[in-house]
Formats: sequence, structure tokens, C-alpha cells
Amino acid sequence: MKIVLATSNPGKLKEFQALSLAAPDLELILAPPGFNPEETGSTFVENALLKAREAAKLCQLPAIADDSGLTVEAMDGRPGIHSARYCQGSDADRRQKLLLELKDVPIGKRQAAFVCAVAFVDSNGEELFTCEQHWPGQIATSESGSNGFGFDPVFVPLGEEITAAQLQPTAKNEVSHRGQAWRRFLNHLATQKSPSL
Ligand code: ITT
Repeated sequence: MKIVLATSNPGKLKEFQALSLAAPDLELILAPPGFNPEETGSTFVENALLKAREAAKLCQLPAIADDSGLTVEAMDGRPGIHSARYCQGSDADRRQKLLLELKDVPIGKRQAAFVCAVAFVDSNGEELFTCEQHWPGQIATSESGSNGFGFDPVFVPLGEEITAAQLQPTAKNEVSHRGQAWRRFLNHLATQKSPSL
């Protein structure tokens, strides 16, 4: 089955490609260059649906999108759905801003979670599947590791003493918000016999 993967984030793309190896019947097509729909929704799921629908319309194919982000308890859930736009600049700039904003928050009060919503729509933009998965942890006081992307170097998953950027990519995919959401999507596909796709 041919599906458009509606993302322009190279870090996500790499993880989705690794995750899709478990589904050899899936042929993932990239959204066209410059694909960057406005994320005007108020939830992760709403934004994932907006992206998937835009890609389905452009390519006339079923499409899957992810909207994800980091929620930090001491910041009342921010940056949340605004994680990619937390501040202008690079991922490194956003990590530095986060560490600065949390500089007076002691260890033990730095709980956070990565959230990933996945939305799958048919070629007409009709919703076929959505889900949202969380990966709990805490924000470190400094950066470590060079794997992954985004906030990985400052996120210590629950039960770990290393950051997500120090995990091997396969180990991250086994437990991460994105890995969990993708496996739920694959389970959904496996239980469907949908000739309308
Ligand atoms: P697309 O919309 O094109 O997919 P984006 O980067 O704009 O790309 P989002 O709006 O979903 O995507 O924002 C997700 C942001 O949340 C991302 O840029 C990272 O800063 C952060 N994020 C999400 N998942 C992450 C992960 O697994 N590791 C580190 N940071 C992550």
C-alpha cells in the first residue's frame, strides 16, 4: 500500500523509515518539497489531521502524519503543540531556552513527557485512524548525547539515567511516543481490510 508520509522534519522521517521496516507491504512516499501546512489546531490530534489531509489532497493518496512535542509539568504543559516553534532558530536554540527557563527548577520537579499523535486519512481526507501516545521522563540540567533530534539531548526517559539522545535509535523506537503510536497504527492496518484505500 502506498501512503504519503506528511512530514518535513528529517529527524521524524528517519525514525518513521526505521519503524516502517516492520511493515514491508507499506510503501512510504514523501510529501512534496516545501510541504508545510499551517498548524492551526488546538490539540496534537487536530494538527496531525490537518497535516495528513493536506498531504492526501496534494498527492491524491492516503496519508499519515505525526504531530508531536514536549510537555513540561513545571511549565504548565508548555511548549506542547508549539514545540517546533518554541523559539526561532535551531533545535539547539530551543534546548538552550528550555534549560534556561527551568534553571531554578530542582531535580525531582522536572517531569515532562514527549507526546505523539498520529493521524491516518484516505485519499479524500477522510479520517481512518488517530491515536496519541506519551513517553514520560524528566528534563536534564544539561545536554548529553548526539543521537535523535529536537529535545532528545535534554530528555531523560523514566527509568533511564541517560538521555534519549544517548539511546541507540532502535532502543528509542522501541519505547518512544512515536514508536508506540506507529505500532498502534500498524495494528490498526493489520485489522482492516479496506478496499476504499
Ligand atoms: P512536521 O510538522 O513537518 O512533521 P515539525 O518539526 O514542525 O515537522 P511538529 O510540529 O510535530 O513537527 O513539532 C514537533 C517538535 O517536537 C519537534 O520539532 C521537536 O522539537 C519536538 N519533538 C517531537 N518528537 C521528538 C522526539 O522524538 N525527540 C525530540 N524532540 C521531539
